[in-house]
Amino acid sequence: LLFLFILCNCSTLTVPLTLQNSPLHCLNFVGASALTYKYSMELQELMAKLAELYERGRYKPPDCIAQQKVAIIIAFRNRHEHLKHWLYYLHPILERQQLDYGVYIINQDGEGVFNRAKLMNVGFVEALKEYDYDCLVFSDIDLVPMDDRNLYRCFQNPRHLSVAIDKFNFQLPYGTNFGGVISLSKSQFLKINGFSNTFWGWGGEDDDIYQRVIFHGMSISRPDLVKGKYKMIKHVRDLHNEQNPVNAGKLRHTKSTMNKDGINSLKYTVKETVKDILYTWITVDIQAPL
Ligand code: UD2
Ligand code: MN
Repeated sequence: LLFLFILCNCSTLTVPLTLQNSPLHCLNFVGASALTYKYSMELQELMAKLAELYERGRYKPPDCIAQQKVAIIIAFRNRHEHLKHWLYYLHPILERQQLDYGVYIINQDGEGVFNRAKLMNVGFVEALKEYDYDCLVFSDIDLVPMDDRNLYRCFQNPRHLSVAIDKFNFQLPYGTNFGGVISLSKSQFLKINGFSNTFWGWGGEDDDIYQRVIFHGMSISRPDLVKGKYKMIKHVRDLHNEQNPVNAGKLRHTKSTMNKDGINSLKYTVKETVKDILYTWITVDIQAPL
């Protein structure tokens, strides 16, 4: 067994399904990639290929048992082109990472003010109703990793994955940045009571969850700036997600409000759930102000 593990670099991520299972399904990273995506899309083709392995929005490696069960949660409204782009790139990468995973698109119903953080909380609750996930990856729809060694899984501490985005010249924009793509284990997420539900509009919710992590005695883990490279699909600020000037001031109160504002105070109504092959689509009413 040890010998097999040495031969195959999937040992830290998976265990072989059976000892007779030979050859082991090894990780097959390609490392940095140029991302030569064509907007005309080969998505239909890709979907047909992937459909053999995916079932109702979920995938598992066929020959190994993944160590972690990962739910990838994306707050969404009206970014259908970005969704296609994300699916096209991410599924093959996640498959190469041999994850047991499901993708949840949490679509905000109606035209009220957008609330990314509250949608993420909904994703957490809904995903866990479906499967016994032990790791959550929260992602923007417009962020595509350029290096498949950037693992979509959980670590000893909450992790910031999108550390080197092209938009920010492949640098961290500031030291405490925790926006974009992050991962937390189920217990890390519950410890901090999830995201705040009260950040309406653009900005601040990522800094709020950063503070929740720090105030609960944890720190942030990160990949290096090579493995952590990302492309952000170019976009303008969406309608009904204007920068909210109230949000910055709220960050002074994170410590006193975090244990009562979050997963334990979350209220919403699911309007529709659709099981696509490559993702689960959940439309939700989060009582957004107009
Ligand atoms: C930054 C952060 C993001 C979040 C946001 C402030 C990074 C890399 N990203 O992104 O994590 O903290 O600031 O809220 O630091 N969305 C929709 N439809 C909408 C509006 C938003 O789907 O109408 C979703 C979508 O997944 C999008 C995400 O919300 O990627 C963040 O919104 P953004 O892309 O407009 O914000 P951005 O790029 O400034
Ligand atoms: Mn963006």
